[in-house]
Amino acid sequence: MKTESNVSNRGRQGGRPCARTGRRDFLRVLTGGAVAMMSLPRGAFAATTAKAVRKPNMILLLSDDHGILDSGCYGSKVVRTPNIDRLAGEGMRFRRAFTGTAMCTPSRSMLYTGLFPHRNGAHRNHSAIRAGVKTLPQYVSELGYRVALAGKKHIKPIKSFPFEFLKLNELGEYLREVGTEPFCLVIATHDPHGPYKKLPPGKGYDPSGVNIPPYLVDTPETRQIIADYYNSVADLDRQVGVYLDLLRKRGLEENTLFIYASDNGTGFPFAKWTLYDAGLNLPFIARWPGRIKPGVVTDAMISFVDVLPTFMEVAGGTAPKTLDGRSFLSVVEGKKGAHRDLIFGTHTTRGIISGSEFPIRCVRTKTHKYIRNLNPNGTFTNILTHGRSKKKGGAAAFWKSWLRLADRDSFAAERVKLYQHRPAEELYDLRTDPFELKNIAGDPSQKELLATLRDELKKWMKQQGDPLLPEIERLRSYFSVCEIPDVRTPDVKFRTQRSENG
Ligand SMILES: [Ca+2]
Repeated sequence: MKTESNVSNRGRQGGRPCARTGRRDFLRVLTGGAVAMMSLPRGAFAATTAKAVRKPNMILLLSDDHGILDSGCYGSKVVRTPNIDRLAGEGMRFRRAFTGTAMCTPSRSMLYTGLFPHRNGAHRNHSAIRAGVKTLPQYVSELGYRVALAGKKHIKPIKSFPFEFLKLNELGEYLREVGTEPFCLVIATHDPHGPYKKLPPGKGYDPSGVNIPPYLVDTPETRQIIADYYNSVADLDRQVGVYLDLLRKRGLEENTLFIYASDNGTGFPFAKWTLYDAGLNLPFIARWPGRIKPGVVTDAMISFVDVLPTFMEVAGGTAPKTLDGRSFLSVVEGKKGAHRDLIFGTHTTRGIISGSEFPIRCVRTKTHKYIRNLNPNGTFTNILTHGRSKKKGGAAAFWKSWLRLADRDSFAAERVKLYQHRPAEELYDLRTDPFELKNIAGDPSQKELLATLRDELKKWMKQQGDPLLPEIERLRSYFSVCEIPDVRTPDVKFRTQRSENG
């Protein structure tokens, strides 16, 4: 059992000192509270003045590989997520929140830097941000906050992220110890990332009753792994309930902006590691009693790079204009119904565990998605298609079932081919084709839109300093710079063999 002094010591090592609130902190709290109070709804004013005026706290509860389809509040009739649903009922549910890379490290690095991967440097999985890139714990601690991260880190180098680092089971103690100091806390779970929770027959979800998204091939093996994934989602939801209850018990519910989000979509094909919406479009719920109306839904498009500037504005600061992100606080407060016109995505390689070079970029509007596959002659591979060792050929059981079915089923054959071999350009009308099944890039009637989206993507790649802007011609030099192994060369050895696949 850790003591309070243990937590304080850890804080001194990991970030700014965790000393008890002193005179300077007290004045800071009052000053910040006054700033926050100026933007309070009229009805909240009296209640706020009756209590001590404090800066609002911020909590980001970040799950790992939770797909947007897989909770009750986002429409699932199968997965039971009472705690996530409760949060949505008490806050604002975003239908169009996006990461820029559907993979752990790059997605988290976006959240913590306010920059897209090319600009912060963490583009492939397990990679590091560039030296000198400023991060959330630095920005927000300068605004008078304690900044902590509990649970999964998956960011590098750690010295660039001076959080107070906690274990998940130390959260209760931390929330007791933090006292009256304003805090910004990231709670990062390991669920529902695979390996998924297997339960005896009759105990967990019934494979016959799971939802098979239209972009997956329906086989018994697919159903089994989705049922196992649902079991892990149930574990995640239980944890969400524990953290919400903990906050209430500590009396911190009222003055806290609480956000729930996933770092990327599910670990199934056409989701994680791709730029399809199943990978990029994520569950994102914001609750803030007195500031956010309960039970509202927004279609405003936001990107993960916008989270840090939003936190900074909540904390009474202003994000530098050099960041890629912009605060969406006005959306959260119900003053605006729109934020971004365009959403961008990028992915070059898994960089680990049978991952191949398969650089892709995308731009998305509210109605359409344009994907540029920069190596259309390449083959997309990963742990699902090739297992942990390409030599052993240990593909996932469900992927093998797809391959078998592809011999006699045209849909399975088409999905298997498209997952590993994609055309140079893809265009989808998300109004009629939300699961991105019908590529209309070759449709002459889309010529004008295609040209517009090509230009928008190129402008973004230029702004980002994307080394693949001149596209395929410079591919080789880019990979050598990034030290990514060329898995197309026989007998190549991976530089990094990891115990987890992101
Ligand atoms: Ca993840």
